[in-house]
Amino acid sequence: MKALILNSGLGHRMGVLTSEHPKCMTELSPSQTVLSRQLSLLCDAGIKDVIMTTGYYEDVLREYCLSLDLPLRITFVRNPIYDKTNYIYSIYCAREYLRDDDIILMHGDLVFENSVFDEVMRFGGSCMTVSSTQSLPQKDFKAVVKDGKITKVGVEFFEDGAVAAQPLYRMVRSDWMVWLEGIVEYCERGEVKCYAENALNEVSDLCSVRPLDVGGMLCSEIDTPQDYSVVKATLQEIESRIVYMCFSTDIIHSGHISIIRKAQRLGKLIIGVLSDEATASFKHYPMVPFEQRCSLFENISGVYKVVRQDTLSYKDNIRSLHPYYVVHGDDWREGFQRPVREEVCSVLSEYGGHLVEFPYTKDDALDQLEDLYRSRLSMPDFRRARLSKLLAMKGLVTAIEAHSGITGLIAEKTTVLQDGKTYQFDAMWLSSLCDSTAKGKPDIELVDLSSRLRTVDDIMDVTTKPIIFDGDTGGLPEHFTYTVRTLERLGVSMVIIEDKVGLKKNSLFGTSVPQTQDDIEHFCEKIRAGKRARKSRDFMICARIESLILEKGQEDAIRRARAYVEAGADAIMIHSRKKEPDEIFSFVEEFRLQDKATPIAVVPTSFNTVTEDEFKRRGVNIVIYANQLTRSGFPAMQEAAKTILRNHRAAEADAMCMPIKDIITLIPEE
Ligand code: SPV
Ligand code: MG
Repeated sequence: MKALILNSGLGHRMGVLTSEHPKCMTELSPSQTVLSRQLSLLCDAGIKDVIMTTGYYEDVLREYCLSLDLPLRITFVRNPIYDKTNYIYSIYCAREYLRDDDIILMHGDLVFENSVFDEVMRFGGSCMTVSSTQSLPQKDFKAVVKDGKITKVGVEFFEDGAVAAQPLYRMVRSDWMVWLEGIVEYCERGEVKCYAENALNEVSDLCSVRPLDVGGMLCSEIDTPQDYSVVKATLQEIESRIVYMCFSTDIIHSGHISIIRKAQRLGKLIIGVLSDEATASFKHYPMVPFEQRCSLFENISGVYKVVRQDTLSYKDNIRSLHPYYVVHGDDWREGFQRPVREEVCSVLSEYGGHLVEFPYTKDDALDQLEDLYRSRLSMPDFRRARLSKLLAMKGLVTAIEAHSGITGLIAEKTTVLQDGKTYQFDAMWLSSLCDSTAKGKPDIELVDLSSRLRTVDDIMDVTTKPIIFDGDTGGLPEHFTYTVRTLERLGVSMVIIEDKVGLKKNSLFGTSVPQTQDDIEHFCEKIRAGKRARKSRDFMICARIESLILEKGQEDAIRRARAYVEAGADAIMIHSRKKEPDEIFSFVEEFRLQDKATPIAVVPTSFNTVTEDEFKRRGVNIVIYANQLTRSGFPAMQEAAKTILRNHRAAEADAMCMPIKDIITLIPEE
C-alpha cells in the first residue's frame, strides 16, 4: 500500500499562516504539524512508500520532510503549474508512481483523529470517509451514496443521499486504476482546473467506493484560520482523553505491546496494574511482585501513568480516573470476566465513557511461558514458600480440605465471582479425619504417615496451591523430626500438630471419649525438635491447642499458646467444638494483647456462622474449612447408591449424577 499526499496547492485562504511554507506545515502543537501527524500515522500503520505532490514552497517542504527523519520513502513529484491547476493535475504528474499498488489518498490539509485512520486501514475494499452526523457543508465535499456505494463526489450535491465527505480515501488497486485512467483522460484533454473527483464521478459505476462513516470523529480539512483554530482545539481535547487499561500479567509480550500501542492512539494511556492480592484471587500468585510489574509498564514509551487496581472490578478506578475509553481484548466477553465487563459498561455509561475492545490475539509463546510458570508453582520450593507469602499479603488465608486428587482439583480450581471480586481458596488442608474417612478408617492415627504422604502426592500431582498438613499429634519427638523433613522436602507449607498423647481421637468427640492432653514441656520439646529439623525458613510448624476441646479453660489455653510460641511454634491453632464462637473470640483477644504477630489458625466446623471478615478483624489469620467436601460428597454418594438399590436400576439416580460427558471432560488430559 502506498500513500498519496497532495501538497502542491497555495492554501491562500489561510492568510499569513501559509506565507512561508505550504499549508501542510501548519502547526497543530509545538511538536506537530498537519503533515508530521499524517506521516507518523502512516508510519504507525506500516506504510513505507509515500508519493507527495509538491509545488508551493517545494524546497521548504522537502527539507522539512527530511528533518522529520521518519522511516518512509518519500517520492516528491512537482506539479510545475501548481498555481494554475487543481490537484487533478498533480495526480496526473505523479501517475507513473501510482499504478502498482493500493493507495491511501489524502489531501495535505486534512486532520483526522487516529481512530479515523485506523478504520480506514481496517476497511475491506475502497472507501471514502463521510460523516452522517454532520450537516451538509455549503462549500465542501459531499458524497452521494446509492445502494451502499458512492456515485458522485463534489461540492455541488445537496440532493437526497448526499453526506458530508472528506478527501481521505482507501483505494484498492483495481478501483484506483479506473479512477486514475479517468484523471489521465481529463488532464490530457486539458481539464486541469477541476477536482479529481469529477473524473471519478464519470467512472464511479466501474468501481466500488463505499462510504466509511466516521460520524462525529475528527476528520477535517483546514482551509481557513477559523477551521484551523477549531481543529487545533478539537485535536487537543482528543489527545488529552484518558484511556484506561488494566493488566495482571507478569510477562509483557508482543500482543500486550500491540494493544498498548493501539490504546495510546486513543489518548493519554493510564495503565492499572492489578494488585498481587487481586491477581492471586483469580489467577495465581504473581511471579513478579507488584512494584516490578508497575515498573514494567512505566518503562513502556508513551504510557502516561501507572496506577494500582485493587480489585478485579474496574469500578473504583473508573470512577476516580473518569477515562474516556476503557480498552480491553474482546476475550472477556465470555468466561469469568464477563460480569467484570458488564460492570465496566454500566459504570462507563454513568458519564458517557466508551469501551473499546480489540480482537484478542492468542499467543502460543506466552501460553508456554504461563505453563512453565504454572509447573514451577507446583515445585516444592515454590509451593512451600507460598503460604507465608499469602499470609503476609492477605492477612487472612483460607484453606479447604482435600483428601484425593479430585478434591485437590476442587480446592485448586473452584472460583466464585461476586461483587466484582473473585474468590478462591488459598490453600488445602490435608485433614486426618477426611483422609482416614476416605480410606474407610477411623481418625485415630491409624492411617500411617506413608499412606498419608501418598494422599499428599496424589494432590500435589494435580494442584499448585499450598498445603497445610494435619500432623495429628506428631508422634514421638524423635519421629516428628523425620516427618518435618519429609513434608518440607515434598513442598508442604505447614504442619499442625495437636497437644495430645496416647490414642488420639478426633477433637470433635470432645470429652465424650478419653483423650489426654500432652504436658506443656513435653509438647514444647516436640516443637523444638521439629524446628531443629527444619531446613527452610518458610516451612511452618503450627501448635494446636486442645484446651478448649478438653474443657481445660482459657487460662490453660493461653498459657500453652505462649509456651508453644516461646518454644518456636510459627503459628498456633486454637480449636473449639462449641456452636458459639465466644470462647474462640475471647482466646484470640487475650492472646493478641501480648502477641500481635504469631498467626492464629481456627477450624470453624461448629462455630460456622462467623465470616472470614469477622475472623480477620478479630486477629485470626488462617481459616480452615476442615471437612466440608467429605461431608457433602459422601451423603450424595450414599443417596445415589440407595436410589439404585431401591429401583433396581440406575435411571432414577441419573438426575443426581453429573452427566457422563462432563465427568470425562472434567479433568484435562495434559
Ligand atoms: C481434621 O480435620 O482432621 C482435624 C480437625 O483435625 S477436626 O476434625 O476438627 O479435629
Ligand atoms: Mg485431624
